Amino acid sequence: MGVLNLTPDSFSDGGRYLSPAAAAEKARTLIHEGADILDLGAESTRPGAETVTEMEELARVLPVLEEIRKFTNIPVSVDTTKPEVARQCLALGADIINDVSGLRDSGAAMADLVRETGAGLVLMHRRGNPQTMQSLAAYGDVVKEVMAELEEDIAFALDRGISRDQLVIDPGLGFAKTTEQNLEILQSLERFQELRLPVLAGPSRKSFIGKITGREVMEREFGTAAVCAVAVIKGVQVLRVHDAGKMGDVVKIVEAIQGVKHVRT
Ligand code: HH2
Repeated sequence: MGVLNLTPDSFSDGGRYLSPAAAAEKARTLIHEGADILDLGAESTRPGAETVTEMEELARVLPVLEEIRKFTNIPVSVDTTKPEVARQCLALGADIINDVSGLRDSGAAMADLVRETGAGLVLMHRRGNPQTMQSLAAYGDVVKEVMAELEEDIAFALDRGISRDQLVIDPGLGFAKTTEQNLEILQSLERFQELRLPVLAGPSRKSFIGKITGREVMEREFGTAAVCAVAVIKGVQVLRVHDAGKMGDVVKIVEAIQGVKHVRT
């Protein structure tokens, strides 16, 4: 899943793809590099990010989606917690909603829309919102608690009539988690498969990688690659990344090693 941020303030690529033409060009690059899904985001979710109105979010995302649909049928996901933004994007050809609140911001409205349209839905774990989330990173057992909270989100989605095959789960690296907690989650990533849904992870360029390596945001490729390799080994099926081509190589190598049959003669 290649990230395409249409925001002025995203933590690593804010302001780069503000015009539909620049965004469409980036989409072409991500596809050429081998991305299987494009994730369009029109509201930054980084800690402290300011909220964006529905109108502003729609004004950022719709023209880009329209442009992208002129040249590709690639699955497009939209990173939004607003049902009206999701509704208009799905009507214009988006396929998946990537809800970083795990349906907690919008509740029934988003769930009902996903059920009615049959769209895919990423349920990501987060506590609070960009203003409050860093103060909510208090866990006894972070893996257990994140899994339990995701289970609640899954149960809510199923109760509203969404089917299991529409769902993907995501532990939400960096969302209401300290560096140590992100590492604990990565160490136990295989346990998320107990929830019997495909797992997505979004480590790309995140600050826990910067804290460990001492690297600035645009220098975190190798750190991101290391997390991607571990994630694939631990059963993650979708990686949300900015550098689709390079991380695609990481995945190919890990999968090639996993696929090699050891033959003794
Ligand atoms: N991370 C970000 C945004 N959306 N969605 C999912 N499912 N998983 C993630 O880990 C995830 C996400 C944050 O990264 P980015 O989009 O680069 O930054 P910003 O939120 O500042 O736009």
